[in-house]
Amino acid sequence: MRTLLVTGGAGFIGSNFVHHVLEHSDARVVVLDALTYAASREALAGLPQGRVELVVGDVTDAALVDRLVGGLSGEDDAVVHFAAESHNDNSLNDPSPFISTNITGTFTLLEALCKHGVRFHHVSTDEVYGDLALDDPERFTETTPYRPSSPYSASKASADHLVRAWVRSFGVRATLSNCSNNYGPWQHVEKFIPRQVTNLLAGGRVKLYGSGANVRDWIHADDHSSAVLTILEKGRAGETYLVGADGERSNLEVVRLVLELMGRDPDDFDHVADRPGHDLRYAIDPTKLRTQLGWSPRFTSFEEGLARTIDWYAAHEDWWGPKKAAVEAAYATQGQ
Ligand code: NAD
Ligand code: TDX
Repeated sequence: MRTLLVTGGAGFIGSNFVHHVLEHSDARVVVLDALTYAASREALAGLPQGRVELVVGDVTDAALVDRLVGGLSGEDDAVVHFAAESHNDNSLNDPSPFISTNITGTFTLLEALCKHGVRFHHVSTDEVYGDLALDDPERFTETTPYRPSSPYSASKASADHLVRAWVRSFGVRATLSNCSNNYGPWQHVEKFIPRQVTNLLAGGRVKLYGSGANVRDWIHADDHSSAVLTILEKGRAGETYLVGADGERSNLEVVRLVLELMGRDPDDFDHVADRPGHDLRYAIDPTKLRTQLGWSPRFTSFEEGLARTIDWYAAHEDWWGPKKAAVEAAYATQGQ
């Protein structure tokens, strides 16, 4: 049985990927996760013990990473790297953990991968490409130049560059993926969709940054997971694949849809202070992944996926409830 070392496997997307791997392959999974504020042990609860092991540790801990990667087989096993500081607003307030985890963490993994000759998949974001004009006819492709805007996206861009340098200079067998905005269960309440849904569930109000004209390209986390597993199984070393599900919506449209799906007046929300340096539009052209590797998303209706996500949050207040007050207090200090 092959083993996948999944960094950040207790986070929103990483934990979704662990479930996906257990369901769709016979691999064993070792999760390396520092269990930061963004992690959820609960998201890994109930998984078969013989197939999943959680190692609590930091991806910048070179001795630990060397031991874990050194225990893998260069033939069959792989490292899938989700671990990151992932929230733009946090990176504006304190960039330092973003530099450490996202850049030094990736460097630490690459050194161990190089030494032990293990296959790697690096999970990145469409934000490395900066933003598009609302009327730009072209979407992001694998050849779009890097132009990151925030400390978060700059740290992810740095990590991507490191991976490509280790591929070219040291022959590391790595693939990369850059995905658009994910939604689904277990996403932290600091992020856009869970924040609005839980605001309403908790009796609060929806908070839209600025005018809400900013566009994001939404994909369900299950579809991101299936894309990463597809790339791991069929992708060519050294290649980058963009992951997206043709889900462009303005933030204003999303807010109105959330309100409508929750039985509220779609115009009953607050405009709050905008994010400094706020990227205007992200949009992914996923043609390469679809045509070369035969991947396609399962959630083709954002409305249906969103409705299911709202139901999930309504049923999991025991998980998000204790996190909510601190997140809202921090946003309040920023006028958001
Ligand atoms: P998340 O914040 O929900 O989870 C991150 C996980 O990494 C947490 O479990 C956390 O404990 C762990 N972690 C953080 N620092 C660590 C460290 N130093 N050592 C070990 N573990 C550490 O993030 P997410 O939204 O699930 O994103 C996962 C990955 O996907 C990230 O690399 C992110 O850049 C990328 N991505 C996210 C999105 C999105 O919409 N959320 C879109 C595209 C790409
Ligand atoms: O309360 C809010 N109101 C609001 O209007 C929040 C929290 C956000 N927003 C806006 C900002 C963005 O335009 O909603 C949009 C989405 O915001 P986030 O959920 O913070 O996501 P974003 O900044 O787009 O980044 C996300 O997608 C790419 C993930 O957090 C990243 O990890 C991923 O790389």
